[in-house]
Amino acid sequence: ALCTGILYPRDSESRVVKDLDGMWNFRADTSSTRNQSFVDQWWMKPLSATGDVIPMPVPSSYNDITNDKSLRDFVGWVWYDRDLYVSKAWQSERVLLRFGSAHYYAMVWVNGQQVMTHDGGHLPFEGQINSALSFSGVNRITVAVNNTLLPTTLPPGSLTFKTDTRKYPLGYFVQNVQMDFFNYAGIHRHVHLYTTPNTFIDDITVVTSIRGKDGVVTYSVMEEKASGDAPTNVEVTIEDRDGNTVSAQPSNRLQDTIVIPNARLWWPWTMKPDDAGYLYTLKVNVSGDIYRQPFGIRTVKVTDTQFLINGLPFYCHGVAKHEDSDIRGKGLDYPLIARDFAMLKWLGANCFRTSHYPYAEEIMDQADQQGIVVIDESPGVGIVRPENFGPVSLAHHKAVMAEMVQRDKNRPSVCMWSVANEPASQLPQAENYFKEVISYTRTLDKSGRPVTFVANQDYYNDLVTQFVDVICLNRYYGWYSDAGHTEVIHLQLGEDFANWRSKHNKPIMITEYGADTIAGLHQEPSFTFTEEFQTDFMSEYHKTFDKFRSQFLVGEMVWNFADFMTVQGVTRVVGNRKGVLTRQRQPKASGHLLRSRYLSLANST
Ligand code: GCB
Repeated sequence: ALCTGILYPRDSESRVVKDLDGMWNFRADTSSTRNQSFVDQWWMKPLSATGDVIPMPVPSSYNDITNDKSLRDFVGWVWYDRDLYVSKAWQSERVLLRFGSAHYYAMVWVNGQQVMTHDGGHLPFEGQINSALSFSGVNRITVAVNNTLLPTTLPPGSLTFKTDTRKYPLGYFVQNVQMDFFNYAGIHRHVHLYTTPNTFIDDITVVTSIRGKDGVVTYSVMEEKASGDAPTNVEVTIEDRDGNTVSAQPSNRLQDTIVIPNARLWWPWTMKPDDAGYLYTLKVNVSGDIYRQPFGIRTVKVTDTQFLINGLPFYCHGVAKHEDSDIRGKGLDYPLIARDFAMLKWLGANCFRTSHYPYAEEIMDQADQQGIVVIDESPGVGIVRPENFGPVSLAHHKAVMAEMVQRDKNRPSVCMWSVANEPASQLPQAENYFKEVISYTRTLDKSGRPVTFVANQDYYNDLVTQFVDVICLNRYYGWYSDAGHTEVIHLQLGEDFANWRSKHNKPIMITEYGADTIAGLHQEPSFTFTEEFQTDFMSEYHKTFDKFRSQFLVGEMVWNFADFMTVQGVTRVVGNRKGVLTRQRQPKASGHLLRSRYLSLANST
C-alpha cells in the first residue's frame, strides 16, 4: 500500500466519479468482538435478511443518530450494506471503490467477495473491484466497521472485561482510551466509485521552489501501464487560477521541472490577501488518462527563531480543532465545513492544527484554497503506556505516516507534520520510537516540510524534542494546575519558555492553552467555568505571548475552536467546553476577544 497513489477521485475526460453517499442499511453486531471471528457471515446475503436493519446516513458517525444508548456507546462490529448498478460502459475500464475514511478497522465485500480491508480511522483507502462486480444486474456492497481500539492501534486503547457478576452483568467491559474526545465511529467520509482507463496515472508528486521571481515546479508522475498497451504518451502542462496555460510548452516526460516566470506564490491570507491560497493546476495526460492536480508554489523553512513561508516570517495565530458536531459526530458535512471556515476567518485565524488525526480531504481543500496554514497531525494521540511503544505499534505508526504524507504531500496549506499529541515522551522507550517515526516521516516528504510532535511533558524529562524542528507545547497553567489563579500564568509560562530555549535552540509554538467555559455562565470577578474567566485567563497568556513574539515564539493556538464531545466523566459537562465557540459555532466572549487580537495581529504582519 505504501508505493501506490491515493489521488482524490476527480472526474475528467477519461474518468467518471459516482458517489455512494446516502442512506445505507445498518446493523450493529452485538455478539462478535474485534478479536473473535464473526458469529455469522453477514456479507453472504443482504443485511436485511440477517435481522432488523435501520437506515443509516453515509457519511456520518452512527453514534448520535438514534435514541439507543447502547448504539451511542457501542464498541465492536457494525455492518452497512447497499445495492447499486454500474454502467455497462464501465466494463472496459478499471472500477475503483474508495472510502474517504471509516473508523477504525474496515472490511469490504462486493457481492459476497472480500475486496479490501483497512486499518485506521482517518485516512482514505481504495481497491479495484472489477472482478467482483456485475455489469448486468444488481450489486451489493457490504462494509463491516470495528471501532475497538487496542494497544497497537492509533489512537491506542484497550478493553477491560469485568468478570465479577455480583457487580457487573455478564459480558460487561470498559473501553479505556487516553484521548479526550468521543470515539465516534462509522463511515465518516464519502464513498466513491470511480473509473480510470487501464493505462492510468497512479500518483503525482509536486515539489516547488522559488528562484527570484520564478516558480520552479518539479513533478513526478507514476503510471501503471496495461500490458500490450502502446508506448506511453505523456503531456504535462500547468494552468493558472484563471485556466490560462502558463508552461511554455507541454512536457512529455513523467518527471520534469517546469519554470513559471513571474509566478504567483501561495500565501496565507494574513500575509498577502490577493494571493491567499493561490493555486495552479498540473494537467497530466498519460496515454489519454487525464488528471488535474492542484498545487501551490510556496516554501517553508525553520530557523532557530523563525518559521518562514516564502522566505518571510510567519506568526501562526490560530486554533486547534476537532471534526465534531451535533448529530453527525465526526461525519463529513459541507455546511459545517463552510461554517467552520467562515468562523476561522471571523476569528482572524491564519492556521489550525488537525488535532488529533488527519481531517477530511474536503476540509484540507478549503485550507489550500483559502490560504490557511495547517499543521497536519497524525492519529498518534494517547501514546502513553509502555505497551504502546512496541514493534507492532511502531510499524503501524510508520504505515499511518506513509498514508498521511501520501494523501497530503501536494497540499500547500500543510506546512508542518505532527507525528503525535502528548505522548509519554519522558519514557525511555519513547526516545527511539519517535526518533524512528520522525526520521521516517522526513524520508517520506520529498518537499522537506518540518516535522514535530506536540509535547505536554517538562523540558527536563522530555526525550523526544531533540528530533523536532519546532518545539510545540500544550500548557494549562491556571487551569489543570493552580486552577483559577490567572496571576501565576505569566510567571510559569515565561519560566517554561526560557527553560525550553536554553535546552534546545529551536523556535517554540504554543499548540494548546484553554479553560472549560459554559457559554452563558457569568461571574464577576471571574471564576472558573465562566465566560469572564476564560477571557481573563486567555489575556494572561496573550501578555506572555506578546513578550516572546519578537524573540522565538512562532505561534499560538487556542484549545479549542469549538466545544466538542468527549467520553462521560466528572470533569466534562456534556463534552469539553474549552471552545471559544459553542459546539453550534456561536461565539463566547472569548471568541470576541480572540477576534480582536487576531485581526490586529493580521494587520501588523
Ligand atoms: C490536552 C489534549 C486535548 C484535551 C485538552 C483538555 O492537552 O491534547 O486533547 O482535550 O488537553 O482540554 O484537557
